[in-house]
Amino acid sequence: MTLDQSLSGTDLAALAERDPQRPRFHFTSPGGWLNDPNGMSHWNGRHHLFYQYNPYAPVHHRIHWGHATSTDLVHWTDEPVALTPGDEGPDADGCWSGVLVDDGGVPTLVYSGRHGERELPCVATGSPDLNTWAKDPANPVIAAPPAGLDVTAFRDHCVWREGDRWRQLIGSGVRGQGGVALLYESADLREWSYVGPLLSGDASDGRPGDVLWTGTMWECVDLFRVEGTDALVFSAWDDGVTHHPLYWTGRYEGDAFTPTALHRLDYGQRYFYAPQSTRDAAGRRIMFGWLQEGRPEQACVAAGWSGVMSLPRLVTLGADGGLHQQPVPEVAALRRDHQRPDVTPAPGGTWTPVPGAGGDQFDLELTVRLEPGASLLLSVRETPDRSERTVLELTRAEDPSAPATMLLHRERSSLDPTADTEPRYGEVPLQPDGRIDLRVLADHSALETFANGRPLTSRIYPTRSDALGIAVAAGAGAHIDAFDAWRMADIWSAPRPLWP
Ligand code: DQQ
Repeated sequence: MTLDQSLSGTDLAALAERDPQRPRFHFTSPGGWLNDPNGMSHWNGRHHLFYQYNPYAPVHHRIHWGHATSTDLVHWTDEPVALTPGDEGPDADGCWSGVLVDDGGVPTLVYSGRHGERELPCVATGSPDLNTWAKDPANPVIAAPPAGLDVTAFRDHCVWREGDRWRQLIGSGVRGQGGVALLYESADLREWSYVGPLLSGDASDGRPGDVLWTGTMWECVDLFRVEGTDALVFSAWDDGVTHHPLYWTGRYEGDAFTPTALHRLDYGQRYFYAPQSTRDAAGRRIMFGWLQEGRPEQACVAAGWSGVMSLPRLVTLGADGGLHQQPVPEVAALRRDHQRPDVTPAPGGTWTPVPGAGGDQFDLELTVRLEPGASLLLSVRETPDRSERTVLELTRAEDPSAPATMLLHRERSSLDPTADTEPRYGEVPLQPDGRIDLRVLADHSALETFANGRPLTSRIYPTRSDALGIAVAAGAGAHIDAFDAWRMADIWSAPRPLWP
């Protein structure tokens, strides 16, 4: 099938359902294309997740806003498509990313309307059930980027109430300088005045490819406070070269953000992209991100779908001042068939199979202890002959004060030569005694790992149906103090229409 061959909606959803790579306990669109999470909010006892959606094909084109609701953040009900690009006007070429705010009881979306090659801020108001949306006739509510700024882009929104006014950040980049979060203010979400740059990046500080390079444009800016520390999250972007999520910790005060440190948000780089967070009714900071595909567009077209939402993450402040992330506790409701395999790795680093655990849909919790210089390897989705496998390697440096490293070997994740198999790495702050609390959630092609609250998200595409095994290998000084494993239940049962 080629990109311009269209399938009927039913065929596309049915095709997607048949794909063995399709996750079963992560949120996906019913078929077609999904990218960024949008409008995350909690209304009248229900969580709302909107998302960038193309119900016509698994390609990024004329983006709509899909919509789903949940009472537990785990099981989702598809709701009617919330926003459709206009026949003409500021969002004729797409309704790009944005947020939902409560404007005195009126649910209100602030999003980027795309027309031609540019995006401008638009507003839409919703019915009480958030299922019907009316676009504001005054759209776009900001007619152009700030005068005098030579911007590379102007899109994506973070909007909050501060005293008697609204404030908004719009992601942007200044040509020749770098990414920037532009601050605006309004009394009514319709008339906005430009305050100035809240924080600017410096693209000459680092290079494309550097894991901490802040890029030439900041997508999906998100400002929030966690336990007294402010975080400014952004997706560092550079045309075709870089897209990875980063954040500054620091202090938001007045019209400025004073940064203290720059961090990687997820060691999976582009596999956890364009995140958005919200504060739920219990005051928790909950974040979702988009797990991009690691297989070519043609493979997605043939599969009928593209894009996975991460599991909802609870974001707290880590002991080292960085953000600590873990799946929300509600995810544990999907656990079935608890196993506590007796795992004693063979001496000399020999691979030892883990009986009773594994599959293509599971949750693992390990307590690992590493002495200085020790390593532990965990292999998942491996075939009996080990020709396909994905291996997570945790290593503690000889220097006892240095952080541990985590390395995800994907070189053998798939026998499909078109799948991305680049490795990923990150650093893990150690707990006292060299302990690492490790969580590994595999859901067909989605793989989320958390080591002491540091996430490394990835996509893997094993080709063989027997790529279901788990094995460990440990050198001297590596200990597995606990190993718990569960099969994870499906969250989808009924067929899902593309246009609920
Ligand atoms: N995706 C959206 C943009 C955003 C980008 C378009 C990030 O609004 O900048 O689908 O993935």
